[in-house]
Amino acid sequence: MSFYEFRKRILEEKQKREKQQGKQERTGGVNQETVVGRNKFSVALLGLERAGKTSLVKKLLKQEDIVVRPTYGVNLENYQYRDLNFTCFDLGGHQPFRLSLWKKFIERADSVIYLVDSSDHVRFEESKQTFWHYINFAKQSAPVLFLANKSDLPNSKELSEINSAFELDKFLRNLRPFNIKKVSALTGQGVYEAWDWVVDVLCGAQQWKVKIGAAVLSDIDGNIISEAIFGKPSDQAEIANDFKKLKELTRMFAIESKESIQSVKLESLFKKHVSHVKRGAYCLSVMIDPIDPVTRAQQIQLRILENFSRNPTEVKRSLSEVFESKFPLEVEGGIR
Ligand SMILES: Nc1nc2c(ncn2[C@@H]2O[C@H](COP(=O)(O)OP(=O)(O)OP(=O)(O)O)[C@@H](O)[C@H]2O)c(=O)[nH]1
Ligand SMILES: [Mg+2]
Repeated sequence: MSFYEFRKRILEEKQKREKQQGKQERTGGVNQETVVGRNKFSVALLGLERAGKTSLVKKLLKQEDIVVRPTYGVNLENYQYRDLNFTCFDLGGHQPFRLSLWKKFIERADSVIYLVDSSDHVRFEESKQTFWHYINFAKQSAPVLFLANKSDLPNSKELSEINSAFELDKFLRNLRPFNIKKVSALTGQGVYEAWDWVVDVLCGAQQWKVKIGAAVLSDIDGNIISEAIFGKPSDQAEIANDFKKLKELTRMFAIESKESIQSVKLESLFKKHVSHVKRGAYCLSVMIDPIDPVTRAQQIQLRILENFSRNPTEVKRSLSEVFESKFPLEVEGGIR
């Protein structure tokens, strides 16, 4: 989307909001945000050209198949995650856009994500100067996430080297929330974990519980080894409906991802999300609510699969027992 289209859209949204507010005042309606807390945020993505900003957004939006082109002006993308709505300001990284556009978008963003191509050592100095110059325009409360992108490339630098090259330790003395993470917008490695950090800070909740509704364990040929439905009896009818589908999806995932040593995938299933993780000889899929943190669910799944690799006899235990004994705090509800 060009900058002019963006301005038009902002104006249209403003008019819509004003109309909505007028309607609420007339009907005495209650503003949703004041009741349930804020659920709309804006995030500015910064970084030199080719750092991977657009690729990151496409990965989040699961639009990896779309060919990424250099951003002319700004792309405005809406991203829904854990029942929250984000407007991503995907800014063009070429110098004319830095000079003409960045400041006004950074100033209004609730959070700032700065990306560096961690394999492009030659431009580290230019990127460092850019980061330190523009970060001054961010709101004092805005969490800043520094992403070392392209970590899949063999010549990419480690976090410790990037930390010292960009003198990021200075940020530790700053009062705003700050974090640095390694990601690959191409493979998706670390992407959701990074986004979870931004969400946790914006929502002021560092610890989110994962409510796991059901789980299915299969081998890599898609043969189901164990299955379990969790939750209160009242939830079970709804889950049972989706359970057959969960088993089907698990089988398909196992077969599709046979080649890799480890893979993860998130799919939507009616009102639920399905998180698949494959590692070693097994695949474990769980059903979670769309508002739950995917990365936490996947950490749990990985820990269980790693445990199975170390103690193959554990595979014979029922999945309910395994979940309940390893993650009693996260898995909500009793066993059926
Ligand atoms: N290997 C690898 N390539 C990546 C990664 N992220 C992006 N790329 C590639 O880097 C190139 C630039 O990516 P973009 O997403 O267009 O970069 P950008 O920061 O949006 O660039 P501008 O819009 O010009 O500011 C593309 O060819 C991407 O495929 C990554 O994590 N790993
Ligand atoms: Mg771009």
